[in-house]
Amino acid sequence: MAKTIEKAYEIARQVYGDLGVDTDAALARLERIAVSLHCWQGDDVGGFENPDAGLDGGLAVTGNYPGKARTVEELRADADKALSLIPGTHRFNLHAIYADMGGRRVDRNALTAEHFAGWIDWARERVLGLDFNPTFFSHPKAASGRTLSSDDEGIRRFWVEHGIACRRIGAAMGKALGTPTVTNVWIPDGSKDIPVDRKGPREILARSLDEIFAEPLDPAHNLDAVESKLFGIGAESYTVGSHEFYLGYAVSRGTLLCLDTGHFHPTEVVSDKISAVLMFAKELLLHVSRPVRWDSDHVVILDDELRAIAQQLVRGGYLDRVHIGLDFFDASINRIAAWVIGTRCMIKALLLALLEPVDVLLGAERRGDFTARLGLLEELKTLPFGAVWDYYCLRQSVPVGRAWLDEVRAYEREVLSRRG
Ligand code: RNT
Ligand code: ZN
Repeated sequence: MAKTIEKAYEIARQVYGDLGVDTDAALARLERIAVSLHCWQGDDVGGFENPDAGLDGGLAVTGNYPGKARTVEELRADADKALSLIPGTHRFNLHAIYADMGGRRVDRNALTAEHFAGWIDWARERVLGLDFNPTFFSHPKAASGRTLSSDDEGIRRFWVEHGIACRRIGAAMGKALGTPTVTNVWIPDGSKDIPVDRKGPREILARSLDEIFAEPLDPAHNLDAVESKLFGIGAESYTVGSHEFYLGYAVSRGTLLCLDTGHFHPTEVVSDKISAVLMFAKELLLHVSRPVRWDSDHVVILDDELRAIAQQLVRGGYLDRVHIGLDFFDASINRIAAWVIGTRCMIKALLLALLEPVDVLLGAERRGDFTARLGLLEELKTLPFGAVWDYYCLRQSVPVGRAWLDEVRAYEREVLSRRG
């Protein structure tokens, strides 16, 4: 098996070499790209704070595939399984509701790094970076549909305190692990029906964010990001934190902007926004998802838009300014497989982009030879990419091709099916 893979790689290396593409260099670059796996695919955005609290905030997870993680130990074991089937060294993205409190109850505005010590140890042992998110939903104080934009000062203050607490936790994670944590603020605030006042809540939100970000933190430990959205379930008519709101906020305040691929009108694409936003924003966070007709958060697949996003990151030279995070939740299939499929697809898209003969393509474009440009782009689609991908998996000691599926099945039999 290994011999065949190596032979196929040797041929692929020559094919790409003829176009001026160095496959060894592409793999060396790929190895240094971390993808941040979102913890919440493992348990349908449940968390451990209150197992009976339903998911709200306009989010919805559908499906009831058996075996979901119910405890921090189970979630870590499942994540370990997924990570063992994904080539490369990556990151893990936590939400505040995943605090490891050992039975104690601490409200969200009182959370500290101590409540994430178990996660930090877990990440350190695996040489994983951590990313973080305050959780502004699934909580009684979010029930009105307004958090940081609330005109109830008590409610607003509570959520500001939560934001401040989470940035400090992010900084502690980043410091402990030697790689900055991206702490991303997303709030569900909006309204079901047409509001009279669209301005007021946005003024309150800007003030709340300024209060959250007031404390200077070392960017070597924590980076702040803000995430916009178009609408949520039950908040279809107005979203306080819209794209224009956060684009302006991020550029004026110097935070990162988070672009979630499901948070735009269905014919808008994030692949076109990257080069526009990076003209003015220092860095970007991506939440790579797959919207199907709406912000459905389907598992990421190797579709045209995923490929286009990766192409923009590589062609634009943006890999060091863009943090790649995943954001999907599907409970209708094995949750570990969902992580593996989505992450492997993200990495495949990056490899495809790294294997493009960018100079040849740019040459055609700059000469105005759009015939060659189109012809070449289409011919590239059938080059022996699979041989390079297989070789990468082999070298990274993870299953080649569909072999990972057998490992997920075995884990399902031995571990997930016993969860009752
Ligand atoms: C919601 C946002 C947000 C969440 C996670 C759970 O629409 O995409 O990023 O998915 O924070
Ligand atoms: Zn998101």
